[in-house]
Amino acid sequence: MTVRTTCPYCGVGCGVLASPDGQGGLTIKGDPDHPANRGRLCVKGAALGETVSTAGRLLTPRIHGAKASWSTALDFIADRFTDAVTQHGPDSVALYVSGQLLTEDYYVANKLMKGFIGSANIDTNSRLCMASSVAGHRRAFGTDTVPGLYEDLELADLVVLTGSNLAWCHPVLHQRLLAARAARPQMKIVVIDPRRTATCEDADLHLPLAPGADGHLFNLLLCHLHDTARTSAAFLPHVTGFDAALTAARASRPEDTGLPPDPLRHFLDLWAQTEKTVTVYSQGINQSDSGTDKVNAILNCHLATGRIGRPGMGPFSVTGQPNAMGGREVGGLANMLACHLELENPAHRAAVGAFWNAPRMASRPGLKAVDMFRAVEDGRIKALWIIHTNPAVTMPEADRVSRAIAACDFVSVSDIRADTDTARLAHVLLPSAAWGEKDGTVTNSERMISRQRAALTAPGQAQPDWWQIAQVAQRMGFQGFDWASPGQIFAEHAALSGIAGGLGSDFDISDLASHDYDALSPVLWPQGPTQRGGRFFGSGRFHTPDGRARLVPVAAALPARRPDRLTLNTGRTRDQWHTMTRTGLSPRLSRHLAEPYLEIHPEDMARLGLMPAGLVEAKTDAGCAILRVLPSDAVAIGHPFAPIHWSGQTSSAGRIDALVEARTDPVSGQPASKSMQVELRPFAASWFGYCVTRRDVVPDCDYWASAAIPGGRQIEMAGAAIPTDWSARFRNWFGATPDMTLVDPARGLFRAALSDEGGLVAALFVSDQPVRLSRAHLGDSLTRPDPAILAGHPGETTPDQGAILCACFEIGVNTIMRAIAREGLQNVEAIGVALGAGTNCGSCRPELRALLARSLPVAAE
Ligand SMILES: Nc1nc2c(c(=O)[nH]1)N[C@H]1C(S)=C(S)[C@@H](COP(=O)(O)OP(=O)(O)OC[C@H]3O[C@@H](n4cnc5c(=O)[nH]c(N)nc54)[C@H](O)[C@@H]3O)O[C@H]1N2
Ligand SMILES: Nc1nc2c(c(=O)[nH]1)N[C@H]1C(S)=C(S)[C@@H](COP(=O)(O)OP(=O)(O)OC[C@H]3O[C@@H](n4cnc5c(=O)[nH]c(N)nc54)[C@H](O)[C@@H]3O)O[C@H]1N2
Ligand code: SF4
Ligand SMILES: [Mo]
Repeated sequence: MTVRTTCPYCGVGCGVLASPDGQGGLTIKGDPDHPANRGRLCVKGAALGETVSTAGRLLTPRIHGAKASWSTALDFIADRFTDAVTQHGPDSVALYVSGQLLTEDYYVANKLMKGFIGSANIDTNSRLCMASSVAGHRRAFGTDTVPGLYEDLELADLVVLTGSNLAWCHPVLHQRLLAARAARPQMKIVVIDPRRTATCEDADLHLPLAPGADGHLFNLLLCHLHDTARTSAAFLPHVTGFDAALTAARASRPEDTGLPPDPLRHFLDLWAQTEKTVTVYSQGINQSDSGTDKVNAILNCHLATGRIGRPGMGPFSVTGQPNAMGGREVGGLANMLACHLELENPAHRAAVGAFWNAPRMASRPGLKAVDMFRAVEDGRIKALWIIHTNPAVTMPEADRVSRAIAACDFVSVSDIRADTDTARLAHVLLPSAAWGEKDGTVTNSERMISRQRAALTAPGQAQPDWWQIAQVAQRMGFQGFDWASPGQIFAEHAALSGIAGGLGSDFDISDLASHDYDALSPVLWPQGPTQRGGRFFGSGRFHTPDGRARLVPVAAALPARRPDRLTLNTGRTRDQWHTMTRTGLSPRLSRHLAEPYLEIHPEDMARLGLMPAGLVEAKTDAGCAILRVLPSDAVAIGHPFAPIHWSGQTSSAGRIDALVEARTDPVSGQPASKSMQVELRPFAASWFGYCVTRRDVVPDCDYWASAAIPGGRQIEMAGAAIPTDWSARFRNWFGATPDMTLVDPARGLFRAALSDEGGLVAALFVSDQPVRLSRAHLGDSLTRPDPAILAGHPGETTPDQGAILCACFEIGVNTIMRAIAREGLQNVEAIGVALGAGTNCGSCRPELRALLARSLPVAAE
């Protein structure tokens, strides 16, 4: 039976049709009836079926590593939380949760902490993600409200993307945007990003501004709007603070943006002259120690021109996680209450307290993520429960955070995987039901609430997160946690939103309280008695005491630089999701970029003595990492980029947040994760290795990084000192002596393979240089036998297809380049006709365009 559900990855919130294949797997299709995607899926969504296997799942609760029953584990947690609260007060316990929780999970966690334990020490990974947008919205609008809709990107004449790599991070929305421009070529797309990303390939203009200069840029825009009389006389009466904002903006100078004068002027004119403008922004704005100011600098321009809440115009903060928005609705952040009500407003507290029948309402904000882990470190927090997030990898100062968690009196972790960097540190581990196995709702970037529905039975004893939290609450002696299903929780949440609506909150979905939950179709909020769906603020009425929006004066500042260091930028790759605990299971998704890398300009490489495909050691005051060197002129000199996805499970030293210092925005508490001052030097490897293996191996060498391939894993390796006996090493790693070897000591070369009746067990290739061989070919060798495997390349008759670009059809760079050259292909469509590449999910189309544009071969290895 086909189940109508929602993708668990990005905030686009695509509808998915999932059909069990009868063998525990799922066949996945885009839901043609879901308004967010109308049948489209990106490659991550399309590969969901490859990530639902039960391998590596946590199947039973564990206490100190030993299997335990649910009732023992839940009692244990309840006792530890109760003990801490009794002995040290409510603020001695904390929940650290996630924008990937379903609304129902989130609601229960928030109710437990803020209404019953009596502390607001519940914070979420959204602090690392959306906090600056939330704070910026609240300063400007009085509420955390996203004014617009996805269709505004399609209706606009100008779409500005700043600090957003939409092509890789919100691919289906990006495809909607490109389809709209194809239909209306007068539409312009501008990308503002220090880095030339895949999103730039389809843009009319790319502004490679200086890192962190967005505040200056939008300040200059505000001045330009004023000076060219483009502010809106009709809308200005609906705002306050214009003069102060303009005065502050006057301090920003064109040279502060790092942009050449002509493109800068062109951008300012284009924005000023185009009424239908949407400004989309994401982590390049939020993840900054002045992120909230940057958000307000953008909002100032939209408010000054009245370009908000009307078709084709508005600021648009795209949410990252599937339920980042739902978390904001339930008040999952430490400084919010529920349904957009204020924790510090006595009337709001009283109303929520009465509705919950809460014995002990929290009355002041709790600790924000960075401060929360500091409190864990210094012992103020005695009991911590981490749910659906992996802070040992993704928090700034990840090493310090890991040490703090390890030293905490009591830590429980709810996850679907048996082994994550965070799960390793827990006293109690609880097995959660995964995406395909549970029911609930999520809200996407445009405020659309969609159902997630179970298509599979949860394996072992796995249980949904809401159930776990509700059980602990009951075991702590609290009333009001005895729901039988997520539908009942949703109805309670919707009913509470009606009370909030009565207190003036914009978030009112009370009419959904009596709706048939099982049949709920995607629906935009608000859904209360006074407004149904649509946009906010077009009428000029805001949720502030005087009904007017606030322009905020922005004293723009650039991130502090150290002259002896480079500024490290971090972010995402196309086919992986965060710490790869799900996408990393798919060989197809792992082929795009299979190793933790540092994208760095060739001039920096020359200055620092870095070798292409060599290794680099990166150090900050927080920690260090070892990464593969990827030469690229897409990044500016002095401003390398590294992806965030590698953990201690997939690499020896690829956790990028080990490098990130915990500098936070003073308003939102969001860490600056995109501008670390980093010291780089070559990692002096005396050998490099590559292996494919069926065995679960963690090699004991200075550098390793592993990725899924069909039938097993591939592992890149390197070491400072050459082992004396390679055969012995091989035996240690793979359990037996190789049955094929090829040794050339003069070139520091050793190649060996081991097979058994089941086929290839392992093949290892070692060299004194970065190993040059066909990964695309070897990556298939566990499932496609090759007697000449030690050659490391396909035979004469099979050309090497190079790194895989089109993950859907597994088509490599070399194949595409050969076809471009041989057949004179001129555009992406022609590549599609010739090879099929780019014709399914379309995620690789920007990269195909880049290949065509430059016609430069991308390194195959
Ligand atoms: N494939 C994939 N998609 C995802 C995710 C994933 O893990 N993988 N995660 C999801 C989540 S949770 C989130 S929050 C979103 C994030 O989505 P995005 O914010 O689009 O992604 P990032 O790669 O973090 O950063 C965006 C861009 O900001 C740029 N940038 C850095 N510094 C600056 C600056 O000072 N100014 C400007 N203007 N730009 C700057 C970076 O170069 C980068 O290209 O993606 C979501 N979608
Ligand atoms: N340097 C740097 N650091 C960053 C960022 C950056 O751009 N740069 N981005 C930040 C941002 S925007 C974000 S959102 C965070 C993301 O960081 P995290 O949320 O820490 O990363 P995930 O890998 O998504 O962690 C989710 C965890 O939940 C588990 N899980 C999966 N399904 C379920 C389920 O149904 N229930 C439960 N209980 N667990 C489940 C997964 O196995 C995994 O361990 O990283 C932040 N860190
Ligand atoms: S764009 Fe991709 S990752 Fe995002 S919701 Fe849609 S299918 Fe999922
Ligand atoms: Mo995020």
